[in-house]
Amino acid sequence: MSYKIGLVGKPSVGKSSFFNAATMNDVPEGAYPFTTIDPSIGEAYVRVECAAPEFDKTCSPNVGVCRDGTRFVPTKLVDVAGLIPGAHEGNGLGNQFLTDLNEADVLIHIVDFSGTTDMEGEPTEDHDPRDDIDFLETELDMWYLGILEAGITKHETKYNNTEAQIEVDLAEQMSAFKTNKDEIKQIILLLGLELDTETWDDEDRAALAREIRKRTKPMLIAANKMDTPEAQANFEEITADPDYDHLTFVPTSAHAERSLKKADEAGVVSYTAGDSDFDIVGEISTNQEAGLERIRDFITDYDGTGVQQAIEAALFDVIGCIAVFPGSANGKSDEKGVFRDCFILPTDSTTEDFAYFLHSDIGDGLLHGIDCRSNRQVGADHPLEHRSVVEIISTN
Ligand SMILES: Nc1nc2c(ncn2[C@@H]2O[C@H](COP(=O)(O)OP(=O)(O)OP(=O)(O)O)[C@@H](O)[C@H]2O)c(=O)[nH]1
Ligand SMILES: [Mg+2]
Repeated sequence: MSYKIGLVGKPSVGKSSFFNAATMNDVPEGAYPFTTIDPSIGEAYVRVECAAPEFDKTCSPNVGVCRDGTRFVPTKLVDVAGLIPGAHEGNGLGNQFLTDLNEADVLIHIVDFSGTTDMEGEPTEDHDPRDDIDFLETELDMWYLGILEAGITKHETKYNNTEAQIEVDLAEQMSAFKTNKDEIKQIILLLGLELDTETWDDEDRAALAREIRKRTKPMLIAANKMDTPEAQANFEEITADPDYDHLTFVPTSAHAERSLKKADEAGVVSYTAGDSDFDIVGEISTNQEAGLERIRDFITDYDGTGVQQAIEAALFDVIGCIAVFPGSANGKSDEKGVFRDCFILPTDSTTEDFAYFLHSDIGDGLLHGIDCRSNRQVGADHPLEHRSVVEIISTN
């Protein structure tokens, strides 16, 4: 199981450019709307400080790589078509393609902070990125509402429906969003609604759809095209606007990330994703050098290109995941090597959750865990921390 991060936004904001920069794929990018129609799934990485050096070991990762003590742990990224206002009524490509995002655990809303694309993704000037931030949430809510309404109708037309079935019927309808009846019931009650759909007016239904969307599609904003002065000015203004305090913004330049990774592959620079600087190590022309120095100015000011940072913020800050290393308390290594795995687990995972994550048999036979740093036994309900190193002792 790996986490899925969905990239959303109106056309021409740089979703595919961000996707390509993060995954080093080559899906089409273009300065015209709806360059992307079919979704792409690719592998991106999150950085985790490797635990092996603390144990005087050299790791041999099963998946991903370890570069200078930093593990790059794979996670999935999904690039979809652009969404425009009124998509829920069929505008643009409509919102049918959003089903490609059903399984996304978290969304990165890519916003063109340079203000050079209008609501439809066509070239313009001085567009306020705040309009994009506002409209996208509405469109997602309308998408959820459409699905919720269908569930309400099904429930109401069902022979012999009972109160107890409301959350069951609605959860079934919305199961693709990874919600369940307990969560649905909790949200209904939290909104102060009765467990009777006949008593809900349009506002109640909209509020319910919105709350389910917020819980199942938490979101952060990538302020993209930050390599332009217009975007930098907008970023200063919007991050100081109290109306947008509740959002998490990460300044990004998909272009800068892509250029640096390509230059690194070509042996021109030495750059590791997420770094806030690079070294020029190859022969380059004066033009190339000027281009790279412009990127340097930008990434030293903003602490990196932001692409790596946005992916990590989505997983670790917005949904609170933790990375866990399966360890060996007595330091014995098997012939395949040590510290082969590093798993990304949900927030608040315990020893028992980790055992079940490894295998249901291991979970069933769990005796206890061992915290490999302290060599102390930990119980089934012991909460794990980010970068825990744990050995699971199980009868199976
Ligand atoms: N300056 C600058 N331009 C960018 C950046 N990222 C993307 N662009 C440009 O923005 C335009 C749109 O990029 P795409 O990646 O195709 O945008 P998209 O959001 O995938 O668009 P659709 O697939 O049509 O929804 C292209 O001309 C890109 O070169 C960036 O970080 N900086
Ligand atoms: Mg695209």
